[in-house]
Amino acid sequence: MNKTALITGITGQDGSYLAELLLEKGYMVHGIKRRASSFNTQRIDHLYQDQHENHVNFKLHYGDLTDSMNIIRIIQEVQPDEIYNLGAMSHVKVSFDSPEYVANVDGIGTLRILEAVRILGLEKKTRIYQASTSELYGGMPENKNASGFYDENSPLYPRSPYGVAKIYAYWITKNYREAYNMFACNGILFNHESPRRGETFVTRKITMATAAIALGRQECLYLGNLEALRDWGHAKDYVKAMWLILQQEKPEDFVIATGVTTKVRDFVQMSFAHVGFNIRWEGEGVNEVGILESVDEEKYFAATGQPSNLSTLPLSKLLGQVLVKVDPTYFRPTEVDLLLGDPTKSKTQLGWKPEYDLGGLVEDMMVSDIKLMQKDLHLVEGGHEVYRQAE
Ligand code: NDP
Ligand code: GDR
Repeated sequence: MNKTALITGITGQDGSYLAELLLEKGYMVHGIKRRASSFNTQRIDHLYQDQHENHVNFKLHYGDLTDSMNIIRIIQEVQPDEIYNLGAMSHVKVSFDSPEYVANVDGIGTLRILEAVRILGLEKKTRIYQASTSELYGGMPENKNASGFYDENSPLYPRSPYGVAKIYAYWITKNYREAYNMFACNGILFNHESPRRGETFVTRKITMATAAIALGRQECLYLGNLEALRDWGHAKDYVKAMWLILQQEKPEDFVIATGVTTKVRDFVQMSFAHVGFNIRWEGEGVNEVGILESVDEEKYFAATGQPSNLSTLPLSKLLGQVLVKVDPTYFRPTEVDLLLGDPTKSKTQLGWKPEYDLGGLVEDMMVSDIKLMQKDLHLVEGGHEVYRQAE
């Protein structure tokens, strides 16, 4: 018998990759999507199946993590072998604007899943994966291990309403595991990105803007803290770890990370380098700017297919221009300065092996965003205004 999985947050970055992975493995995949006034299923539209066909193995249900009755009803109907609880308001900065909502969805939402499984008597059948996060560590320097990493035993000190809500979810998952012997696990995932990353997270904002600037669709990229350090991996690799965590004999928590940390400023540099742009940094703090110092014309042509002569548009307009500026609007009331995870346990115990390094991740995102921006340019030529800068 094939297994049945239920994914909350299936319309998000991770949900879409996880759904693909589970379908490949022969699962019947159910997902919970929110009702919205416009389409919110772009990331999973390619998986859609007409429910009137035979052998349907992908089904969506309307629902919301704030609605206990809805969660109980869906779990009762689906009788899942595995639940992946990925649904969340996942933007750290936005969580300062909507702290109560975030507590309800990201914190109590997890309790609703766990308690629904218990109410329905599915504790022995249903395994639960909780999307925990490196935000739990808060980047506190004194809490790193002797080698300078955060691992499964590092103390937790969240620095945002998002982190605080997720710490409740982390502990309630552990508690239900211990109290009711449930197979419930936390995957403590460090930042992971992809071409499907939400447009307002820093990596995607950077790759989209780089593509737009290189093609003459945007003048300047405005960012907040360029000094922040993040351990960035590829979402495709990280959903494989989620699955592996639920295939273990015993329920346990795992850190998933690359073990390499990089500054936001260096991610900017790498993205621009993909289109042959060399950025020079000037000034400090809020006055820091990134200026286009030189262009590798061959690289520019290879990446964009655009005329690569410095005397032709859009290159002629860009050389010597300020392409990156700091905007304090994007600073956070409390910041997580540095994240660096130790993946030893997941590599040895799960046998997890990521395929992408940071260079491969940047490449994948840039290739995809250049294509996206080129499509956008065609639409503009046809009289449609499409690209909107991410905030
Ligand atoms: P996304 O923001 O891309 O996706 C979040 C998903 O949650 C979307 O499907 C969204 O639906 C859904 N959602 C939001 N609010 C609710 C709600 N009230 N009820 C039901 N569903 C809701 O996040 P990611 O895919 O990047 O992350 C997946 C999970 O992993 C999240 O829990 C996140 O906090 C966590 N995480 C992510 C990391 C990362 O670097 N990406 C790192 C560590 C943890 P809609 O599409 O309608 O908005
Ligand atoms: P993060 O991701 O907060 O780590 O949470 P994000 O990409 O939003 O920020 C990373 C770092 O970049 C700095 N930064 C900016 N961030 C954004 N979004 N926009 C900017 O303009 C900007 N400029 C600088 C931020 O200050 C921060 O230091 C992500 C989410 O996916 C969470 O759900 C997840 O739990 C954690 O990763 C691990």
